[in-house]
Amino acid sequence: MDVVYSEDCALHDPPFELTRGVVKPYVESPARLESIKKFIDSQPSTFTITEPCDYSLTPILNVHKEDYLQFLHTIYEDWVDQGLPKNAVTGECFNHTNSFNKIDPEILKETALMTPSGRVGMYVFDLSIAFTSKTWLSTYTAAQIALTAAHKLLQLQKENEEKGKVAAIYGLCRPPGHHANCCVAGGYCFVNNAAVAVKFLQDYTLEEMNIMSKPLEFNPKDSITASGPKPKLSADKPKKKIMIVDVDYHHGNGTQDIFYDDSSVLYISLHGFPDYPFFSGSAKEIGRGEGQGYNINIPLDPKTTTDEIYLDHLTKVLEENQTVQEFNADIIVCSMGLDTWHEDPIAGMKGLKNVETYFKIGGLLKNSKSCKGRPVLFIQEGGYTIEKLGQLACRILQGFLES
Ligand code: OKS
Ligand code: ZN
Repeated sequence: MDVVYSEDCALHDPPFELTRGVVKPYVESPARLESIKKFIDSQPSTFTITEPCDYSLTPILNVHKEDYLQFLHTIYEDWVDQGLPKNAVTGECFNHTNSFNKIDPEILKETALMTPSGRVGMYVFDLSIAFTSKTWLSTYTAAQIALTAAHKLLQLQKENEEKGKVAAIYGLCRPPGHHANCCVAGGYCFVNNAAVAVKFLQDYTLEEMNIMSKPLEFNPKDSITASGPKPKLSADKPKKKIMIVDVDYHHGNGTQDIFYDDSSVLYISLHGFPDYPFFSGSAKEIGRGEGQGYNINIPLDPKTTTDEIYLDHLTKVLEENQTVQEFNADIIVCSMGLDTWHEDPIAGMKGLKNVETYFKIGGLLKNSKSCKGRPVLFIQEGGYTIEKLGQLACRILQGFLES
């Protein structure tokens, strides 16, 4: 299996975070990916590491607003230029929905954009977000890893056509993505890598991806203005239907939000509840308008959920759920978090203790009724048991390959 990876993902390395009244080393650290990469490297007969290509900002702009990307790209320098501390940019004052609600949103935005702290308050929702001089480089690289993995998935699907083999690729990237929506960062996430890949798979043909693909040469001074060919959305071909299976411990509020009104993307999340991000993840969130019914939240009690219970829920939704069966996805995207593991320092289901559960998750993504025969794109999300992550990731991928 191809694993798309870049050392540039390690450059985003904030020195600390403030969590529940305690200053501690940044939990979403470069060591996470380095540990997974080491484990992948030890199995050269199964995995091949490959470098990301560059597809420009155009496909990222299909998910995120231009002013938001401009903010991500410039905030660190703006902050330092104003004489603020160089260690990291963090939130000070957040634009809470109920605190400034009498002010005309246009006037509020005009005021907020005048200061770095105001901008952070507009575009960030929590204290896990910290910008360093290299944050945009790692963020841009992570998105290009997801795009490269999506491109490779279609290439492999084409190559495999006659062989009766199912394509799968792993995008090993950080910072993660599933808490970020079109215009707000949070939960260690800046750009929603999985959502960027989903839109890319829907809006571009393999031929267009081939044309767009360039060697990745990052220049931090590059303008964020869109470049590269615009997708031609041929009205004659039906839009690809994509099912996102988010197995990260946390609810992917960003991914849910991006596709909430969209009936061509079915979002399924299994997550600890109630827990971070505290305002979303209820089973009552079912999507809206055209998208109603195409958002499935499976909240699980972190104290009582065991390996069996977890697998039972995943099996039921992928084998028996009527909406999922009728949706009949063309492609599966797995938001692959590894923080369900019982020992996870910031998450974890108390009763999820068997590594073979991860093998079975991979097996379900291969052979369950709603997944069988569909290509799967694995995108790395959370997971913080540094020494264990490589094993957990590989068990999911081997479960897919060997089932
Ligand atoms: C500390 C916690 C902030 C982020 C927690 C969730 C990160 C994650 N205030 N999401 O999937 O793993
Ligand atoms: Zn998580």
